[in-house]
Amino acid sequence: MKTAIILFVVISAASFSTVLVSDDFSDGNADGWTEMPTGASYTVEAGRYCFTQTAPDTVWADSWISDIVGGMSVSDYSCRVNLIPNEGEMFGIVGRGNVGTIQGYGLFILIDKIDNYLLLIKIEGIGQGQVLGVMPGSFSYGQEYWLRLEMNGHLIGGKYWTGNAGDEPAVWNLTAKDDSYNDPGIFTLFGYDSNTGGSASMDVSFDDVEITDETTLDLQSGSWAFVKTLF
Ligand SMILES: [Ca+2]
Ligand SMILES: [Ca+2]
Repeated sequence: MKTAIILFVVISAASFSTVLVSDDFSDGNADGWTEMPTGASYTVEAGRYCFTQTAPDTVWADSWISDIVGGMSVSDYSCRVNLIPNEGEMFGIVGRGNVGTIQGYGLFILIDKIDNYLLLIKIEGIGQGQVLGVMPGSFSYGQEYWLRLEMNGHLIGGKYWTGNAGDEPAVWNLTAKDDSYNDPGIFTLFGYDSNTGGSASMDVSFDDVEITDETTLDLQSGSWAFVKTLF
């Protein structure tokens, strides 16, 4: 009997992850989120969290959350979100974020007139950062995408997919090693557009945010991504 109980405890520890944050906005509000007063409009419409703004110059929106007051309870966590970019240049999510110093790890979809990319960025201030990983993508407005950003120790990973949440591929699109930010920080939803032709306009919506303490990035996937870049 004692053996059975111990075995159960071991299996439990190995099998279950804890959901730290989850929001599908089906209750019609964004309670729990802190919206940066950038001039953008933040609304919940039809169960999605929408950021919109049009102005003569650069526009951006940023709303953050954490599972406990002041930041996430753990440093290693995995963030999944659904998003639809409708207008603008850059859309995505940030983990281990710090709103005071404007730092963190960001996974963004970049849509501009010529090229589209998935970007993994170490944010080092307003408009400043280092690209940790980049890959071309075929992103378009009005299309639904899923993003996952994960931080596990010094391993940072990002991926995207279309379809349903359950269609998530096992493979990571972008992985990097970085030791800069180790604090748990906060999780952020982000949208941005720059001034092109005298106007900037951003329109993006988010849904099905889920942050868990279950991480699948390991040294092997990081090494493998590195090895693949050699060929
Ligand atoms: Ca809500
Ligand atoms: Ca929803």
